[in-house]
Amino acid sequence: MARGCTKDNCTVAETGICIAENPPATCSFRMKELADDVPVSPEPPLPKPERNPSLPHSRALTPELAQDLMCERYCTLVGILGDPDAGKTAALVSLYLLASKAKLKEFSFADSRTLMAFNEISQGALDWNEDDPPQQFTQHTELADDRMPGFLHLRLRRGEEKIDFLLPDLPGEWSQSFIDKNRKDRLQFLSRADVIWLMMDGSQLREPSTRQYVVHRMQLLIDRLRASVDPVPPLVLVLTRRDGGEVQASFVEPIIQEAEQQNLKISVAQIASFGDQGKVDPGYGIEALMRDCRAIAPDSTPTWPASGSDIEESRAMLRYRHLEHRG
Ligand SMILES: Nc1nc2c(ncn2[C@@H]2O[C@H](COP(=O)(O)OP(=O)(O)OP(=O)(O)O)[C@@H](O)[C@H]2O)c(=O)[nH]1
Ligand SMILES: [Mg+2]
Repeated sequence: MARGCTKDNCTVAETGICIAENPPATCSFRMKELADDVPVSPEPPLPKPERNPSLPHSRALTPELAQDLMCERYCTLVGILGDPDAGKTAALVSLYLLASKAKLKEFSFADSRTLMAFNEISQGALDWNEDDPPQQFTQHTELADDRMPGFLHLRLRRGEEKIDFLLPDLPGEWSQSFIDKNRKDRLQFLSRADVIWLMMDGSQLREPSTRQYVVHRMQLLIDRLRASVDPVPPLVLVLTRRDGGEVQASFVEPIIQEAEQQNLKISVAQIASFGDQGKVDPGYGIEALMRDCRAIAPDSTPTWPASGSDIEESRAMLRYRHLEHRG
């Protein structure tokens, strides 16, 4: 007889399985033993509540959790690429600060499943002292698992509509190894993105000594996307550090031409995630970026989309799953 039960050969105390196939909490054989053997804490009358999903990668959503969310509701997935220091994380921090401080005009903050991750990357910007701004508002991005992306989630409300954005915060090295070594295994998700932001440090474009080099790198990145991602979603060339000055359109013209030659749709946006150089307000251009990256969603995502419909073909969950398997 096992401790915890009066019935011969019952191992309920070790295995939790009642030999008489009774629920352990109510089995009369066991209750008798428990009554003789106080104090023993009784089985909880209710099952444990489900825990929130854990966020193992710097508290961002894993691809699986992001996929679960996409199955629940329509999400706008943004691909974000660019060299180290381009300003990728800073743009996300700026968006989060604008949303959390109710500084967006058309949008308001509705929810986020990755608040801890947003807080983590925003810490430098939240702590800074106006008289002595830091050299770096954000840290270089490193992922706990360098093989898979982490996604930040932000739900914004615009009028009656709620829009869920999924935004990956990737290290710049991922874009470098994509350009230099064609390493694309970690960037599979780009095929199902609604839009890809190609982030460039605007100060390197303004500076004649670095301009040609960074333009050439961006052309290579566009070529890689054309060769590896099918279909390539609309591209937005996002020029950061607008607070240090404007980038002339002619400086990025070779990049636009490269994309157009490859039959890709591209537009240009200039943003200032922070405003420490004072020429424009912090957050300049971020709201327009969000407004433009919103794909036109169907009122409801059909479970089994009819073929031949552009919107459904580009956004249906089926496509998401299909690509997941293909990868
Ligand atoms: N003034 C100003 N500084 C910026 C802006 N964007 C980025 N920075 C500065 O540039 C630094 C690097 O920007 P990040 O956003 O961390 O760069 P990243 O592209 O995420 O770089 P990795 O994570 O290394 O790939 C930030 O800490 C800021 O100090 C901007 O719009 N204005
Ligand atoms: Mg970063």
